[in-house]
Amino acid sequence: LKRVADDVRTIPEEKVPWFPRKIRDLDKCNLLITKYDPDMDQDHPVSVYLSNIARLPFIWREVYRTLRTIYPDLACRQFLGGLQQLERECGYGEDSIPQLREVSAFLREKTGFQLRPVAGLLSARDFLASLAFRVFQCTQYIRHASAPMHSPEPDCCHELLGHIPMLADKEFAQFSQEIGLASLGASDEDIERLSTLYWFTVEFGLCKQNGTVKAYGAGLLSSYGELIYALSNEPEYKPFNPEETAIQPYQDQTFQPVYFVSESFEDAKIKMRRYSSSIQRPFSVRYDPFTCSLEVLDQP
Ligand code: NLE
Ligand code: FE2
Repeated sequence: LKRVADDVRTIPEEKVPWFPRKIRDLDKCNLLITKYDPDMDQDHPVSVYLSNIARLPFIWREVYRTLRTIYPDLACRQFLGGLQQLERECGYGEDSIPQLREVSAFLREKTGFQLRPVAGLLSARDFLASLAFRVFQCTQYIRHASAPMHSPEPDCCHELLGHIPMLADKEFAQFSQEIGLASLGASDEDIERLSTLYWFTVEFGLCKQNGTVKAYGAGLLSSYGELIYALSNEPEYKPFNPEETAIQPYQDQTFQPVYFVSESFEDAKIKMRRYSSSIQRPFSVRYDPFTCSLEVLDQP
């Protein structure tokens, strides 16, 4: 099933995949990648969620408490700053699970990002498209009580602890939106490369800070097990370089065998921008923050 944008002027054999133009169009960006049938599979996030409702506060507390002790040593400065603000202003703590609506209002004031609930893992194209509008699609169920230190799929611990503190940082918010903008109307191959870049930066990225390596990737910052592993010197490290990173195979069931380290956020942003501008599209887009919509220009 391929949607095609009919109002982007193109030569017929070069159809551009449909993409959202305004924030309301994100209602159509909800293609779920279902790995299991929720009715049949006891490990499906929805089944886990239902069986976990009563345990939710206990799982949250354990995840929060264990991670909180290692953040000061292993998380980047931006993350620590964001988390402190969330603890002061947004009810973050081991005894209460922050509410999506409240966190969304908080983020909007910091960086203009807003949250939107989603029922599971989204297709890369739809997920990345929402970032172009500074919308972050969030799961709401929680990981299984038997494995609080690592979850192969996103859950509310991953979103709230991994992603939200980073999205409260202006520079990182900009970085995230730019990946989203680069993805609009891109070919399937380019989406694959961009989502791999997203994976090794926003999800599993490391960066240098004051001479040491720190974590800024959300997949690391929400997993006690992998956060320790990623900074243990045991895995392989490579310098972040979009051309190489974009084609690095990754797997989403257990720890990454390799992590990419950037010199700084600034450096990652510049390199990513250069990479994005090399993606061929028969048009260009400009985001209008006043109307939260896109201007699509006929020239690349
Ligand atoms: N491994 C992460 C965690 O345990 O929170 C989730 C990664 C989702 C891409
Ligand atoms: Fe994530």
